[in-house]
Amino acid sequence: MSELILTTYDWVPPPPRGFVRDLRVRWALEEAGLPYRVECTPFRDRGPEHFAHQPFGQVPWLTDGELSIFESGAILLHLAEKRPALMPTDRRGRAEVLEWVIAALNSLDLPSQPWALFRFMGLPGEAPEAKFVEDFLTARLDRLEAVLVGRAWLAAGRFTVADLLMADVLRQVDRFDGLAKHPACHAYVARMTARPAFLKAYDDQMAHFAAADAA
Ligand SMILES: N[C@@H](CCC(=O)N[C@@H](CS)C(=O)NCC(=O)O)C(=O)O
Repeated sequence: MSELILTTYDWVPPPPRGFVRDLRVRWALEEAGLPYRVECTPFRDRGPEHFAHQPFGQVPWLTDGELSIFESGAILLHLAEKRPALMPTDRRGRAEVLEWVIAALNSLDLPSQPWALFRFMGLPGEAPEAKFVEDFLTARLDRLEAVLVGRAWLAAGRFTVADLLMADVLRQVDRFDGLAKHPACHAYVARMTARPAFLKAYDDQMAHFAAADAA
């Protein structure tokens, strides 16, 4: 098997630490027990080499032999193809994982990102755009709550990469206490982020950026 190399920034300012999206890839690699190495790309100076791997100048990307893959969702699905621990191989289980992966990346991430950004910026809750996004997110969380009240996992009756991604998307909302009115969603995030593989990935990302401060 070729060596897996995960590339993230060499440094980021403190606020996004613990939320940079290499974390979800680290988490999947830890869950799958796949060996990997982390490489850095400059945060401040994004050159042609960076854009060749990630056309938007973002992170993460993963190198797997001759393949270089960007978009965290695509990377997670690539890893899931390698390990049944992340995605079952039967048709039904696979289809369930795929639909919930897309639901996390589209249906939930779409309102979650601007909601978290507005919170981060301190935009007053009564501002029309903040109210619109709040209602949009609440509608999605209401439906997810109804799903999670009835089951522990989103797909295939067990932990999969769909749970990993959904929990990571919801973390950005939970960070600002946005799941307070959705206790099943909140408990779900708490359960997923108590997994040893998440804790290792989180600690590794924090240590990575702390080492850059010290350098
Ligand atoms: N859709 C991309 C988004 C990646 C992304 O937002 N990366 C952030 C770090 S978490 C980044 O590179 N931000 C810097 C920028 O956008 O300039 C993915 O999921 O991989």
